[in-house]
Amino acid sequence: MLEDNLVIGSKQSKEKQQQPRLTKEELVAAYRTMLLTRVLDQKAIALHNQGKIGSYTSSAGHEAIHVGSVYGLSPNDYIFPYYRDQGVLLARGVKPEQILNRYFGNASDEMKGRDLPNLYSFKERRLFSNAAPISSNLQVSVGFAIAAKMKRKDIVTIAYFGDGATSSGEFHVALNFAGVYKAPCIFVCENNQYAISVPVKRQTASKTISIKARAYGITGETIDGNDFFTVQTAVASARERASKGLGATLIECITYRYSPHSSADDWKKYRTSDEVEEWKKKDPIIRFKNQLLEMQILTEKSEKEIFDSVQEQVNSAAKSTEDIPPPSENSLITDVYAEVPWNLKEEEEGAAHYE
Ligand SMILES: Cc1ncc(C[n+]2csc(CCOP(=O)(O)OP(=O)(O)O)c2C)c(N)n1
Ligand SMILES: [Mg+2]
Repeated sequence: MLEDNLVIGSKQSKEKQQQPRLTKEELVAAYRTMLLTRVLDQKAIALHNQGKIGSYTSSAGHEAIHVGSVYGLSPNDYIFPYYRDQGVLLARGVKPEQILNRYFGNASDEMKGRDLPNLYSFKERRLFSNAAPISSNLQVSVGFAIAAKMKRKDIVTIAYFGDGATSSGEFHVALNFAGVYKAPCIFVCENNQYAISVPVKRQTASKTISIKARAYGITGETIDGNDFFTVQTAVASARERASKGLGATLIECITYRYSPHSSADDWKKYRTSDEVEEWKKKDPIIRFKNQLLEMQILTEKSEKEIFDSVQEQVNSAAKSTEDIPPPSENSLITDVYAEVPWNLKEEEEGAAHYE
């Protein structure tokens, strides 16, 4: 039965329930990071609306997938994110300032203002750089995982992508390679119901995205992507299987994007406000907050303190990055070769002449 590999919401398998639990401190930190992701996202949307940053792809609604998945990994693992994964970066320890420098494309931006604002690269955090073509990160993550396996390192890779990305050839090539080579990797599909304006039912005739794993001989499951615990345990189990040499897993996380696809999209043309409001009732942050209140890990008072400190952190990060000047003009030539060749030096001198 194809349904065998579907795990929705609370129908977690025994194997998953036996995953080691996170400490109280880790859970509070995870909650804080989910809030930080949302508040930073709201700040980025405001900065875009003020004309201060370029095009922007919001992560609102995806926070449980982002933070829950990173809490299922080991710090050694390598992450291959896509453009909507701000919470993944924050959960891996990237500072809001570093992300804002990226958006402003200023002199402190590690990519010096090159590339789209939502394409990131934080090597020291084991976060691989991503490119604009959707699903182009998948094969790279598989190759990296195979290399790590050949070197006998306990490293698992995790690659993130949307539902739309699963229609690309790269997705199928990556899953096939992962299956054949039993690559220690995890594929996380953030199924937010749309690829820009295309609903998921127009994307695939399959009952789910995760059943595609079966064709490639890897494990696949569909989970509730708005539940932190479900995501964390699914990723931790997949990591354990990968690390034991049992191969790759495709985890389809069901969620919803609240915002337009990007700041250049008008979602009212292809979905209704009622639909958006229905999904907001299943908000991953509110759900996690209520779970932590029930577990007596948070109180209303401590939650308010966390919320205030997150607001303060984001405002101060925006303040400290907003006025950083753009990268110097000569960074256009100094970054290309180890030693600047004569023809580029000539170009630089020529440009200086016109200043
Ligand atoms: C190979 C390729 N084709 C088309 C595009 C244009 N494009 C950018 S984002 C996007 C939709 C992706 O949707 P999905 O994979 O569901 O991710 P989401 O944006 O919903 O998170 C498309 C078609 C692209 N970047 N790369
Ligand atoms: Mg999508």
